[in-house]
Amino acid sequence: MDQKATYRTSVRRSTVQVGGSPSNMYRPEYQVEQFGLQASPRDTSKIWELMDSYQGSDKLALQQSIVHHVEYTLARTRFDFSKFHSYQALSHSVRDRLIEAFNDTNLHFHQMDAKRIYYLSLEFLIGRCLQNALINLDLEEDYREALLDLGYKLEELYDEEVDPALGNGGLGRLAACFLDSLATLNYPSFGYGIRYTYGIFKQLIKDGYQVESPDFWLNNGNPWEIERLDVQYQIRFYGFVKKVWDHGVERSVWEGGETIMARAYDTPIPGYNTQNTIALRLWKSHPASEFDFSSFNTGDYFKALEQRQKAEYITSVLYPNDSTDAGKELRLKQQYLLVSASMQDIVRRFKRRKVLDWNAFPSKVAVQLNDTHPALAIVELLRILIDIEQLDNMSAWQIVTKSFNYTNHTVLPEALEKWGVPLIEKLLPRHLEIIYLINFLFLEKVQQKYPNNWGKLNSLSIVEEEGTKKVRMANLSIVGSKFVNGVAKIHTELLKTTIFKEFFEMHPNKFQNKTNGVTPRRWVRCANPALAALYDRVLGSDKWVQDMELLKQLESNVSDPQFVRDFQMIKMENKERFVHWIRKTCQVDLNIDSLFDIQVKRIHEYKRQLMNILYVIYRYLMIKESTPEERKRIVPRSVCFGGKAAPGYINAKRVIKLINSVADVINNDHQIGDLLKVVFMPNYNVSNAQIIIPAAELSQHISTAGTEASGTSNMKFIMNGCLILGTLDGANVEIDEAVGRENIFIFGTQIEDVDNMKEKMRNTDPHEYFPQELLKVFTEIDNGRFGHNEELKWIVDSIRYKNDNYLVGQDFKDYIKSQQQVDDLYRQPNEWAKKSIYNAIRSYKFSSDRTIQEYADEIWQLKPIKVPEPAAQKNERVKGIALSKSQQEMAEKIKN
Ligand code: NBG
Repeated sequence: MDQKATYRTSVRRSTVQVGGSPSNMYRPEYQVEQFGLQASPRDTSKIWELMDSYQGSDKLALQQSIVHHVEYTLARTRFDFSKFHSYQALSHSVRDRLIEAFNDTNLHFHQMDAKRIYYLSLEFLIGRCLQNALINLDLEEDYREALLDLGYKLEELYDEEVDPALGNGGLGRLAACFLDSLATLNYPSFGYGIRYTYGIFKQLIKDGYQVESPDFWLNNGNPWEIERLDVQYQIRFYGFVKKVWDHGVERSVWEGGETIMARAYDTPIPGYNTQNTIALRLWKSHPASEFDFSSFNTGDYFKALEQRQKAEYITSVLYPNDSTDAGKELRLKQQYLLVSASMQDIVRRFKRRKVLDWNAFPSKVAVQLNDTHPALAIVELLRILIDIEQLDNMSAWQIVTKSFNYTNHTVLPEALEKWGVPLIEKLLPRHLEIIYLINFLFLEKVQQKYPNNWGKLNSLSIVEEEGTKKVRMANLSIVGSKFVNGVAKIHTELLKTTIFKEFFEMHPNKFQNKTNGVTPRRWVRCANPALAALYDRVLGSDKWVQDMELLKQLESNVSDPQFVRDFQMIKMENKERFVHWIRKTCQVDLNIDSLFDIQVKRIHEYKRQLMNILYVIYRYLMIKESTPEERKRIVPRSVCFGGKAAPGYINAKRVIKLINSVADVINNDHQIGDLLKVVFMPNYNVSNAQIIIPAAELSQHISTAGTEASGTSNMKFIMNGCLILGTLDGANVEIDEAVGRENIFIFGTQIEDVDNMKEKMRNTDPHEYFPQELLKVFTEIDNGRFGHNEELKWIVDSIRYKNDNYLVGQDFKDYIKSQQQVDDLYRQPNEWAKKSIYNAIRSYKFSSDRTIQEYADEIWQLKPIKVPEPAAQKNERVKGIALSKSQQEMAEKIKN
């Protein structure tokens, strides 16, 4: 597939040695007693000797290891060894090498008594693991060669892997990018999430409509996870709270109800060019006891099994982000299962320290809440500290509020989580008591600061009193956290001035901005190997993969015609790969010389895919009306859409139908030919994105100002040398600053004018409000040009009659103007290429390494700890671990 991968010479191998043959690369050794590890009563010297070196990475060793797994893990014979089996064997072989680094890392962090950051998220969209692992371990070339001899092409095996799609969109993918950066920057860290049996639904398109089908991603097994039978925690639901007196103190005991078990599954996440490999620990629900024995004994086996299945339901499906989340008991159970298992795990790890000093907890533990979904972790830690560890309320509260931090990812009111008090009371009765306690303590402070200001008390309170009482998860998260952050500058400002204004006024120092980022390992090095090879060659090393700022050095190359040609060639190759993929998946032939114009993201009204497709219609009508002479000047375009709509989100689903209806008409209109093509790419996911993004020349990020918190695909597109057509919203604002206004197409209403424009929309006659260009498009839809379909009319009507809440009508003219500028520039290929290059080399700020560095310095107060590299000599570390000077100092401190 990625033909140009052979450009790459293994630059890294010559400077850093990772891997090696068994005879010369040794593992670090530790003196067991040094940090309080219990020495085994048995003589373990033989075990130590047998485990003292790494598996080899020379060609023969890799081949032997693959073949070993064919026979001993898969039990296949050499006659019965297909591409899929080859993928499986290869993955197990890579997994072995990952596990070595993973074990070294866990042991080392433990020895160093490291402070760790725990990233709690209901979603982790990690994408495929194989290629990423090979690249981060610097073993891609070696395996490629090893496999060729066995008759397999590495790139073909990549396609055998199923995407673990345990996330909806940007929020889950961000969490995955963060893990990659945490590992690469050597930060001691853990990701905690849920191992859903079914990931986000698979999207099929039938007759132009979205059809959802279940994604049973585990069907073919999952070589990348390690089941931890020894890491399980009991989780309770329902029941009641009993008060008991214990030495004059009233204590709460939560009893009864149902209990289930959460079991850990670890996926090792390797850093790039480092031995550090961290864990993504996902929880799966299991029954607490195998069977309901009374039913079993009476022979009612199905009833006996029922209990078991009920427990397993809890982690069975990922919720597809409907705005109607509220009231879903199962979702709340998922949230609680994640936080309870994770907090128990964190507390257990903390208690393994030599001396138990609860006040030291915040200096060893930082928890980051990825949105409010895991916010109950705050309450759960309090429960553990107060009810189980028997700390007093105030000490426990101090510890909690120094350990937690919260990231907000949206200002859309419908997406702010609230849970009904009756539901929490039923499912988690003790937690409700604790929430009331927190609220009481907090509102006392509010009262002190703003005496008798009922308005303030009302809006700051964790509990919403109107109607059915509800717990506001955002308020809980803010009150329980040390720092709160938004995900782009403009978004953080909005938090401070709108939805969290009152909190900001009370605690201005609590609020920070951490602009999102994406990992250049997956989004450039894996997805665009040819561009990576060009960087390696021109910069003389692959250091840029870890230090994106080095791309600054390429500024002067933009005036080198050869460099520009190289870049253009790479884009062309990526376009070819994409054309091939589109032909296969959508049965549409794209004109390779047309402008590849792409919008991929969840389908949502605020993201305005509707505006894009309405413009496509406008463009189509224009082409139809043009003279043969005019046609010659028209820039051919391929407009490609991708993204899933939440199953219950009717308007979003209508947009998909509209896009497909328009595509049908345009793609089959012989008068149009190659001048315009429209494609809806089904089932947009991480591995599709790795083909789509490097091929894009223009990408659209056109949300109404003030609605998109950040966006992260915008960052991936520019990293791959693509121009943005966008509004001043989310991270676009910072992208505009970074690449320069001359290298981006910006249009539309700006945030400060949005309210006025909405007002204007409401007070203006639709015929005056909507520009002629758009009215013409409406008429065509009304007349059935794209099918006599009620739904298409509905979608137009929904904005036409004074409900244009996302300002499509307001921004349409300006959008057309920008589209013209796009065409003008595309007629000058050299200029287009140069501007694309500027986007790529000025994208360094949007590396998630920068983001994670800021979190570590400004929120977590976290220091990197590097795991010792494989050593060439066995004796080097036998007398204790080889520690750097600062590590030695730290070790001394810990001992004292
Ligand atoms: C999303 C925002 C995006 C942002 C990602 C990651 C949620 C709730 N929010 O704009 O819509 O890029 O989070 O921060 O999914």
